[in-house]
Order: sequence, then structure tokens, then C-alpha cells
Amino acid sequence: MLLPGTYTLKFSAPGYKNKRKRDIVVTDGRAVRVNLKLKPLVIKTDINDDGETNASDVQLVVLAILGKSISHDPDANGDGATDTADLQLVVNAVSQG
Ligand SMILES: [Ca+2]
Ligand SMILES: [Ca+2]
Repeated sequence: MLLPGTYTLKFSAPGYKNKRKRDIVVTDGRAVRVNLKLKPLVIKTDINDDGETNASDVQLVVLAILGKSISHDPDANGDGATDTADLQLVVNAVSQG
């Protein structure tokens, strides 16, 4: 239960993109229902689009995390940020062949 007011809520679930919903108004005595759809995360481990995931892709994600500018999108899980979660996905894909 929330006190009356205006809230911003963040929704998240494993395998889906986070979503933020602003201006949810809670009034006294009523339940407020919020329906929304979360978009599934699209995993892309072939960072350089050469048809396979290997050490080159790992290197690109590492460079991106270190702040280097690279010519590919290193966001493996599509969540809008490049971090160790992306590196983990690419490393896992390499180790699984
Ligand atoms: Ca690749
Ligand atoms: Ca990411």
C-alpha cells in the first residue's frame, strides 16, 4: 500500500527490458491498476557481425566498458548500457562454442 501521491515505478523481470512508468497517481481509498508490456531482451553476442562469437567480440565489449569508442554496438543484452552483464553474455557464448 502506498500513501496518496504521484509515483514513478520501475518494472523489471529477468529476460525483459526494464521499463519506467511516470506520473502514476495514487488517490486515497482506491486501488490503482497499471498495465504495461515489457519488451523481451534481445541477446546479440556477435558484436562485430562477422557471423560467429569469439574473442574479437569479447575484446570489443571490454574496450567499450573501458570507455573506448568502437564501431559496433556492444550492448549484447539490449538494455541500453554496456557493462559486465554484456561481457558475461559474450564470454558465455564463446565458452559454449
Ligand atoms: Ca563476431
Ligand atoms: Ca547491456
